[in-house]
Formats: sequence, C-alpha cells, structure tokens
Amino acid sequence: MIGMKKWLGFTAVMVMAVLLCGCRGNTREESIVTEDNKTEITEGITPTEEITLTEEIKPTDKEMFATGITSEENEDDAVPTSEDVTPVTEAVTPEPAEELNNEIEERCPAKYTLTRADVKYGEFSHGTYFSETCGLERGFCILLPSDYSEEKQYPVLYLLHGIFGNEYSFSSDSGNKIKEIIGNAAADGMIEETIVVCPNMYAASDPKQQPGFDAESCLPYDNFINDLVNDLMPYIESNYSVLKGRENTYLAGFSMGGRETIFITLRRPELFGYVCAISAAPGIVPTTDKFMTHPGQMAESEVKFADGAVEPNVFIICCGTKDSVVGTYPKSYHELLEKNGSDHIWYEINGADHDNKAIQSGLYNLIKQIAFDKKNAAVK
Ligand code: FER
Repeated sequence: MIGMKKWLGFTAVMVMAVLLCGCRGNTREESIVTEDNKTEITEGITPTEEITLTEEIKPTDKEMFATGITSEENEDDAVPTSEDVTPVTEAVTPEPAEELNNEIEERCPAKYTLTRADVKYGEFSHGTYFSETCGLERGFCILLPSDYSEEKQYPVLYLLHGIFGNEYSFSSDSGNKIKEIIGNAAADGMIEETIVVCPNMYAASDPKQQPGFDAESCLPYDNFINDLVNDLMPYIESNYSVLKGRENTYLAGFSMGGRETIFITLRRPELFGYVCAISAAPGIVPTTDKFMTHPGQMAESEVKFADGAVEPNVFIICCGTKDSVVGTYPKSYHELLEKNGSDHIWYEINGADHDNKAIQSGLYNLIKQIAFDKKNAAVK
C-alpha cells in the first residue's frame, strides 16, 4: 500500500502542478485536494507558463522527486518479499569473464537486486566536510564495502539525488537496492568492491535557502560542480582509502542529479571515466516544462565535449518510457549530444516511470559497462 499511497500523492502533486499554473495571484481555494487525495477542479483557472511550487509540496511528495516514485508496478521494490530474503546462493553463479558482453539490459536482473545469504553487504554511514564553495560544513552518506580496509583501495561512485533530496535520499530508500546491486556485482567478481558517496547536491551558501521550481532556487544545484570538484572529492580522497583518477572515479545521478551529472561530465570530462545520467531533469538548455521556465545552464550548441577533451570511457543516458516527471527530456539530451557529435550510450527502460526500476537499470548497466570496459582493457 505504501506504493499506492505514494502514487496517489504524486498524482495529486502533478495535478496540483498543472492547476497551479493558473494560480499566481490566485489562491489554492481554486483547487482542493480532498482527504482521499483526489484533486477537485474548480472553474476559472487558466494556465500560465511558470509556477513556484515550493510551499505546495509536502515532505512526502518531496521524497518522490528526490529518489523516485514508488508506483504500483514497483511495489515489489518497497515491500521486501520472501523471495528477497531467501538465500539464492545456488541460483546465482558468477558470470564467467568470457561471457560478459556490453549489451544494455533494460531491466536490472533479479540476481543483482536480491539479498543473497552468502554476500555481506556494505552499510551507509554519514560524514561531514567543510565546503569552501559554500562556506559551510556539509554532509554526505557513504557506502563502504563490508570488509572495507585501509590496506586496500577502492574505486568511488558519486551518486546524485533528485530535486528536494539530500545526502540521505538514497540510503533511506531500501527500494532502490543500491547496496544489493553494488554488493552482488562485487561478489560476482564483475566489478571491484566499490565505495558509493551520496552527497547533498544543494550547494547553497545560505543554509536557509530552499530548493523549488524556480530559477533562483535551482542555482545551488548548478553550483554543486564546484563543491564536488573542489571540496567533496578532495575530502573523500584524503580521508578514505580510494583509488584516484578517472578510471576509478564514477558519476551517476537521478533526475535533478541526472541533469547535474550531464552538466558536470560535459564541463569536467577528465575527472570521470564512467558516467550514467538516469531520467535527467530539464534545464540544461533553456526550456519551459510543466513546472517552470528554465534559463538553461548552456546553449544547445554547447551540449557536447569540448574539442580535444578527454571523454568518459562510458557515458550512459537513460530513462523510462513512462516517465511522468521528466518525459522526453532525457531523449532530447541524447539527440543534442548526437547532433553535436558527442559519444554516449542512449537507451530506454520499457515501462519504467520516474522510479526505482529506472534507477536500478541505470546503476546496473553502468556497472556492466565498467566491468566490460575494464576486462577488455586488461586483455589488450
Ligand atoms: C523540472 C522537472 C523535474 C525540474 C526538476 C525536475 C528544476 C526534477 C525532478 C526530480 O529530481 O525528481 O522542471 O526543474
């Protein structure tokens, strides 16, 4: 039922968003969200282009943007089934290296999302660092392998949350199966044991500033590139036992985090060898969607790698075919990159919404491409 409630709540937010298009100067009295979460439409609302939803979105709705909708189709993600906790050791055999291919699989196979009896998964913990960019102490969550040791060194994946999220967005949603996918892929020998860092992507200098659907409230997200590169990455690299360099530094993000993933990758491609932008939000280039008018972070002609730039070994852009929040914006980024001659992999996840199915798919395919690329490099 959690999923159903979230879905209804989200539908109400979406309907509100459309209704509120006409509410600048008007009040919410013109649309009423009833107790059973249905929105009643009253007369006299004419849509305008821009809206500010900051005060209209409830904390529970904000979670949906931050880490994805839990739709009915994805209830299996939210509620662990007996299958999830049943030891599946016999059914799960490591992928022989020679069988590893680089084909995209739309859905993350169940053997990577399952909790296996014979695998020890890492745990998330919380840390802080001083951000010169923001002039503030800021938080991050970090997933360390269960047997993390200073004697070893690990690659790092920086994983960016959606709008209204924070460093806890991914670790507090067990439905995304991040721990399981990373742990199972490492247990199978597909990838090395890997650290996952989940930052707070809202890099504001004023701790009172809040995210919202207006240009000014989004600026701290666009400032995150500075915090990441100048503050967080150096902190992680000097306080944890990590492998440095682009071959060992991965970047992925969901929705608003997907948008910043693309932006950061285009601006600093020398830093990240493996990248995946999942269900990327609008706003890299100027546009108006159902939430707001975006001034754009760059012109359409700039959506490319600079001439002569080192490019990521893998740069994936993906999105569900039923994404009810960002629609076809991810596809438009793919089309722009293609038009501007910049290499990337584009694929769609059939039937997925703005949800954990998309997140799992993007994460799994990123891992698979890393595995294939690194194994190929090793035999060259
Ligand atoms: C927008 C549509 C979607 C937008 C952000 C999002 C800032 C992000 C959604 C999410 O992170 O889930 O117009 O503008």
